[in-house]
Amino acid sequence: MTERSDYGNYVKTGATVGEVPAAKALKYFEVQEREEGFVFTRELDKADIVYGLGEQVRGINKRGWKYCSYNLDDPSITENRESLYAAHNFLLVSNPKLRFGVFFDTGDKVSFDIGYTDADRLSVNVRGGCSVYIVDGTSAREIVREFRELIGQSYIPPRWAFGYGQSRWGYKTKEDIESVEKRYSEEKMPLDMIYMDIDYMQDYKDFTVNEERFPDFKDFVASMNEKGVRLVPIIDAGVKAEENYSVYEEGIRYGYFCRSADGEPFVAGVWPGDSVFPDVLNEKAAEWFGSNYKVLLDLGIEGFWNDMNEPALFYSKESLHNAVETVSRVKGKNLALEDFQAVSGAFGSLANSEDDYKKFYHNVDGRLVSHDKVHNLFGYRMTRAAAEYFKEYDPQKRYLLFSRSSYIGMHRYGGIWTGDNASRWEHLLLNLKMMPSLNMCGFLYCGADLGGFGQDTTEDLMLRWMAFGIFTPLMRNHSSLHTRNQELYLFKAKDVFRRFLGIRYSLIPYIYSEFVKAALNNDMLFRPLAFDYPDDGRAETTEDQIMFGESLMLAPVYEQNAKGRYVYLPERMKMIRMQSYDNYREKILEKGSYYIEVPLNEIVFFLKENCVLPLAEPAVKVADVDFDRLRFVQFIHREKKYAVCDDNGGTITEKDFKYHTVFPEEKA
Ligand code: MIG
Repeated sequence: MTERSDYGNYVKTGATVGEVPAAKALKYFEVQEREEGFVFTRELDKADIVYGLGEQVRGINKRGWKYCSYNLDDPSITENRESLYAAHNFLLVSNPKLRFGVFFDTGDKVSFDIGYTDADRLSVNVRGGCSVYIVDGTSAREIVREFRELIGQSYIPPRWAFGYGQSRWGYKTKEDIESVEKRYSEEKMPLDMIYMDIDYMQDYKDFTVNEERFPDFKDFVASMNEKGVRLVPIIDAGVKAEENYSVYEEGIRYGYFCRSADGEPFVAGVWPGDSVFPDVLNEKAAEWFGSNYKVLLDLGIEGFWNDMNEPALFYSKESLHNAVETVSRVKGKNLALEDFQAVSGAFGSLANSEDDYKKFYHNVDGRLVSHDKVHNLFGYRMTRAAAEYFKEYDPQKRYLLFSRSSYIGMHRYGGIWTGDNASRWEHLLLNLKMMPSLNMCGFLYCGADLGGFGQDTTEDLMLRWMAFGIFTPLMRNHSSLHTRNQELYLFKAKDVFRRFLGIRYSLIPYIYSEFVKAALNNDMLFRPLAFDYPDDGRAETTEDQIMFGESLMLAPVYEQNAKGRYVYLPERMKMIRMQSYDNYREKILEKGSYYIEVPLNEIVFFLKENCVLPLAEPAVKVADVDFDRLRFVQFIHREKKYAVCDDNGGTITEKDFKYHTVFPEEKA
């Protein structure tokens, strides 16, 4: 059961599908109207766990901190932060006596104080107006299903998107990319895509290709495709403001860029220098922006990642001018400490300033709306614009598409990567904790930059991260300019990496089938343990293990130099200790807590009782994974049916599932 209550005025977000009639009164919360907006408060029971918020810092249980939905590009992801790149305003409050979900729907800023100011109080501050949806249900999983039904079916990427992808900010030429492909193939390491970062563009101009560094791009795309590798280019939100650049000129001609108060296009600095921003909240402008992807689609491209779409602003013309003024005022002067601070602050505070977000406007159905009121929708609408164009371009085909910034609703159009993490052990753990929270909010096709984006990775971190990353739907190794290279063939342990990748490809029938089932049934692929074992107090507080699909529990190692880790088994399970597709050991363990040794060259996971796990024979391309020839790892006592999704692309129906019957092995 879902109920809706409306507060004040706000711009419709497009988060939900279908209609929920408005209820008379809001359940579970006290509401106060303030000048700025509305505050929703509720006492928290000592037993309450508060799940949700999708892409956010800290734990699976969000209690004990304050969070803010105001999409932000800030590459220092630490637990004292309040905003990341996304606004996923869904909470699930849960104790054994009462469980409900709540969704605060607005593109404006929302702050969540979840037992921070007062340990026993939840308070949600909404700037402007919103709709509040209350979702009731008997179990956490059912509440999520209800909520997901409200927001509509999750995006399903093409099957090849479940392969492994190599990325790095710093591949500058065709040769750079060719050599990555060559090394992977020489090493017989699986690889399905290579990502292209901003250097493929001409002067960072969207929908252009630098012809010197990437001559005959169409042929290049085709030759990579022949080798079984797809090129996946980045698209940035900011469009270079430059005469004779057709995207800029067209957008100006039609009036499709966001405007300042004076009616002129709003200009801010991003990668290409002075840039303008497509008004993706305007239907026509969004349609036009999406149609620009055609340039690359015509060249054979089948996947994209949308970046910088919070949107990130390095500076606005005006703020830069002011900063320069501040500095020039002290020129030649003896700087007192305050002056010095003013000068260094003048530049330090330029990026992504809220003042700038108030200085430009969208044209929403003929009404001018200040950007800060719909800030959280920008990445969503940019990505939706692309997806809707793809549908027009080829209605039969599924494209790969994911975005850095997002809002609930975008999950119907694309996936997300979780932004600029770093090569730090804590970010491996954060990757694990985010997955179920993202799934609650509809985002199934997700992943983090494996190995870490910023800073220098280490071989052991890469190994441990891969040991988890082989389970995430989006499996991409990405790193930043000026950090240690982390292509897997560079490491001494490359044989181990090859086997890990091999295990990923063997798991693809399972990962893909479970993914599609989760999408079609509004279910979660990754779940907190408590969702599967609601009466188990220990499971409730276990946050470094998660359930994965119908059959598995994951408990990766996330500490350096650890030889293993403690694992809690909420019921009897079969431990699988795997080095490769045909080299693994099984052991049945009773419910309880164990110290499990995990050498760096092994992947350890757990199979639930009465479950099976299909494994395909090793392959180095997703297209070569044979979904018919499956071997089943099993922990069953009577025969069990397992449904494998084996479709031909396009829309998936019940007919695309093949049922395999697995019989219990004879006991020796
Ligand atoms: O300001 O395109 O999160 O993945 O490599 C940095 C360069 C812009 C941020 C993305 C990152 C990407 C980088 N981008």
